[in-house]
Amino acid sequence: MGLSNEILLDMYWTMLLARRTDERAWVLHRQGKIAFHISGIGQEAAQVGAAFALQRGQDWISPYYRDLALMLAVGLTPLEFMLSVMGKKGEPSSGARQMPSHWGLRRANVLSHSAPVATQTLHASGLGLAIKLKGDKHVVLTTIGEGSTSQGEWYEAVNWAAIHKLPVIFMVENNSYAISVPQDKQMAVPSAADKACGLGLPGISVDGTDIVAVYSAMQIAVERARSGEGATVIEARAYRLTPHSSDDDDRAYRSREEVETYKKSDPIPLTQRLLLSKKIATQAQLDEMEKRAQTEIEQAVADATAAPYPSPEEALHPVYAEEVTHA
Ligand SMILES: Cc1ncc(C[n+]2csc(CCOP(=O)(O)OP(=O)(O)O)c2C)c(N)n1
Ligand SMILES: [Mg+2]
Repeated sequence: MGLSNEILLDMYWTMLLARRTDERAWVLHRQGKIAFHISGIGQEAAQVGAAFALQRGQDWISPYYRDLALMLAVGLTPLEFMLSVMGKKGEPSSGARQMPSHWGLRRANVLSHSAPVATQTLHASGLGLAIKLKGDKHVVLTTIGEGSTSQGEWYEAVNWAAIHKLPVIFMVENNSYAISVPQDKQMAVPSAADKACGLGLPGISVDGTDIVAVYSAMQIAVERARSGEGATVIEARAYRLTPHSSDDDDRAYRSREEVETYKKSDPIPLTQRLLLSKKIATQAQLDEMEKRAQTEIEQAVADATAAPYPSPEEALHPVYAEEVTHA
């Protein structure tokens, strides 16, 4: 598949950095230092596998809130993430106005998104149409949770992309729950990818804990999109190993035994095993990466803690085009 050892190590590094950054945010929350965190733990292989199949920085991304690993893969830094959870100056998505994890990163062609789930998929189809009209070769990746594929917006976005053969990849990160609602209360089909055929485009369902499987499905979809054949739906099956957010107590709707069972398919140890068994990395290299991640994240936390909050005057910019003076 053209994945050199070097690329696989880079993929693993991105997954690891995302995991340790994410865990650090939980600790900050429990220490009362940040107000909110929403986690991507368990979904890193899906996100990194998808990102690496793109021309990062040139293709477009319309993501959803769990995509920390995807965002790090396209160049968001742990410091920028920490600035956003702390609401500090320099936070790149909204100047510290929006909730954390509502991504936007202009330099990496990541659209900003709003809180109503599934709206990001409409933005992706609109962008896909613009790309087609301009005749350029870039593709759009948009991501969504499986529960949100119940929303009308998702059907409209996929239908539009199918009709006009738009260069869009709709990746559904199926983590089995939409807050407390399990998949079988959201859809009558076994896979979100099954919904694609009714709208006239291919759907692929892959093991979202297997980074190579996701990369491979994405390669097919990217090739299809770039060559003008149109959009694809990919379902990446994983499991949300944490509560929905720092405001959720998942003991109310799922057993501890269930969560423990799914920890056996945690993508971080699965990828470590892949790297070790194929002799792509030694245990010493993996240990060194752990240390490097730790150092980088602690530095990010220290720098974000020391960073100032935005000044009150900045609240008006760039919300209004011109200076507003109140009588
Ligand atoms: C239109 C809309 N309805 C409800 C919500 C509240 N909400 C936020 S996340 C979420 C669950 C989405 O579940 P899923 O799509 O499976 O994504 P996951 O969080 O599991 O990754 C809900 C209901 C919202 N943000 N927008
Ligand atoms: Mg879900």
